[in-house]
Amino acid sequence: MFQFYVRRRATAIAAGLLATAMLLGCGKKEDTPARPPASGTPPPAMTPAAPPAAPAAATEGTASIAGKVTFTGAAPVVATMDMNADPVCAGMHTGPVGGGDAIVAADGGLKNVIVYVQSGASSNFSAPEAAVVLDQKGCVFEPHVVALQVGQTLKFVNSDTTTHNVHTLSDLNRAFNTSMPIPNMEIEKTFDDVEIFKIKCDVHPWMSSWVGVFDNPFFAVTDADGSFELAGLPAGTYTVVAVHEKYGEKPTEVTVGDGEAGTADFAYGG
Ligand SMILES: [Cu+2]
Repeated sequence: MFQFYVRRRATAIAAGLLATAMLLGCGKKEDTPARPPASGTPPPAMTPAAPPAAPAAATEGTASIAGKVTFTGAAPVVATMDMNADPVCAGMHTGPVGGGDAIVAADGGLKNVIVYVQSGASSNFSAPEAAVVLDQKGCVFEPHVVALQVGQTLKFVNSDTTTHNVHTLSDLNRAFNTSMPIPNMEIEKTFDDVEIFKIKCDVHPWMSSWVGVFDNPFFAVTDADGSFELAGLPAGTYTVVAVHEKYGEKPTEVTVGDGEAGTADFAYGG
């Protein structure tokens, strides 16, 4: 099986954010004057030599990179999911349900590809407050692929009347396996490390989803026609990587100036 590229930068980032938070915290407490040390020796330095800048709340630039991911050649047949093992699941559908792993549009656009800036961007971004939702509905994870930032909340929802469980197959992030037996049950998780990993439901072996965790906000999941856009980029040269769960990853390098709209197209198959 294809092994996704992962990095171990988030721990250092978390340490940087913590240091920033501590500095900000110190700043709010300065209405109490510092006392001179009783021993007469100078106090230890309170300020690091190079304090990190405050994390940006959102994107910060005016450039963008957009493009399209295509599958060339004969489109693969999307396997259907056999839900007969759970009558509750089977009863929610009137026909076959296709998986999300190889959805190719009529013009070759490939859906569910994660496209992200792997290098060239700052990693000094705070996580968005809004949660990303991963629903279990009709015994399918919806959406099939989600992407979010380190520290951002991923909210799992069970919209069905049958038991699901969320079982992460992560390596860098702490894996968990949590049952969700109650209709409308929600659980919330955050992730510390940059990683792309699979999630499955052990009750229903056809259920799978993929999660991408990134340390910058410059990522997207291709839509039904295979298109994506990474907006808010500062001027710079970036390694942009497309990752598909079956077809692997493809990197490319793109340089954009302020206000420029760069292009990155990717092709699988053929
Ligand atoms: Cu399930």
